[in-house]
Amino acid sequence: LRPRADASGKYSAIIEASKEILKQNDRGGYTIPAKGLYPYQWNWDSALVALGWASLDETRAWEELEKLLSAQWNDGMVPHIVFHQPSPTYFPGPEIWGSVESPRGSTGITQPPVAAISVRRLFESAHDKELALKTATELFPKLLAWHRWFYKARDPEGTGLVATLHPWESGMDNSPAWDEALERVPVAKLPPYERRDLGHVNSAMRPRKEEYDRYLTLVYLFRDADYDLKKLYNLSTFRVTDLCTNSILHRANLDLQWLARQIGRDDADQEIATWIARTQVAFNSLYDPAAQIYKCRDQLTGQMIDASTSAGFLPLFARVADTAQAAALAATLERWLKKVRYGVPSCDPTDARFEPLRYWRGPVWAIVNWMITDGLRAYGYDALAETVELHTLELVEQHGIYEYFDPVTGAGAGGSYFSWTAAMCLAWIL
Ligand code: 9YW
Repeated sequence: LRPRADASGKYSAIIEASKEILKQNDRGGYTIPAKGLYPYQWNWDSALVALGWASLDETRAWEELEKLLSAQWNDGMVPHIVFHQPSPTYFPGPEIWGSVESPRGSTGITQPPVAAISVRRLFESAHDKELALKTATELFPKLLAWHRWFYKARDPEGTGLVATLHPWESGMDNSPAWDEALERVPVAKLPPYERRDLGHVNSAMRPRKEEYDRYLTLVYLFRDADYDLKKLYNLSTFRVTDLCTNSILHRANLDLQWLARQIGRDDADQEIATWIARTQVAFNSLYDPAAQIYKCRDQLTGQMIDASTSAGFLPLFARVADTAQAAALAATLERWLKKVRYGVPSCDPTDARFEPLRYWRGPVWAIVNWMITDGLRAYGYDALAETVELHTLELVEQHGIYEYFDPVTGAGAGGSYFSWTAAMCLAWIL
């Protein structure tokens, strides 16, 4: 184990501020990402935020995951947003997502499945072992059902890599990796709508109208099909192999297998092992040796997507890179870090599409850095991991606990008092 980053009390201000943010954003059993901008429970935010709660209140950390998984659909899917209480500050809310056939209090798409990773971490670090065993045992079948859903709904051909059907499912909404695939989505005649995000954040830091029109086109298409998992896979005019989702799912399977052994669910071992073995091989098809990074794939054209993004480093978090691939990724990351003041930019800073302030097209995100540093350390790149970690803590210290940061100037952007940024600080420091 590494010594606590805070051995000298250097980060006590960040720790206090981070704890305060989680408390302020607590809505009783779940944490909103940020007041106003994101007033509901977001899936992967919550799973990561649970890691922050762990250092404050273990019971509350477990609750976060229980609450998220309580919104699981009968088919196993865990939705990307759960609408626990109505809120006028976010669009599209339940009034858009709900349908007569499915008046559910959630969206009908998912997000990267971080939950099993968090359950393992909470379980390993638990002081209250009894609570950990009890809760992990209760959550295990739900996690297993969700992962099964991924393979059934999103990999019906059994390739070992699952499909993402909406940019919102990737968690990296307007990544340059989605530009071409999204451009091909024919925009439907949409009912007029108002972008509430633009009431909270400068439009220069958010996705553009062209993107939002297509995000909504896909939502209406899915809703009209009543979110039927079989229909959606064939119907969606956007279908990609996302590195973020697949890296997280694979890592989550490793952690789920570990958990199965801890809680005496050895009966699930074989099924999880089959997923793991298949994906381990399939990931090689996403590695681009010329660019020295992994790339996403457009499933509708079959083409590898020509965009290097921070998701390209996440196979380290998944542990699917071999030694040579890991060395290449570390070298690529070093090159990127020479081009910006703070790492890790969400898009290759030498790419013409790089925009330092626009959401997933350039800014630094603490959660991605947390996953990348975990991966780098697993492959022995400790010094590089330390650099990325220190960059993030410096950003937070100097600019505040923002949603994301400009990699060139360090300016904080998007939402402020942001839960998962706070949680990652706690997970790193404590
Ligand atoms: C939106 C909450 C979410 C994250 C996503 C991020 C953003 C919401 O905020 O999406 O309306 O665009 O892209 O990853 O879960 O923090």
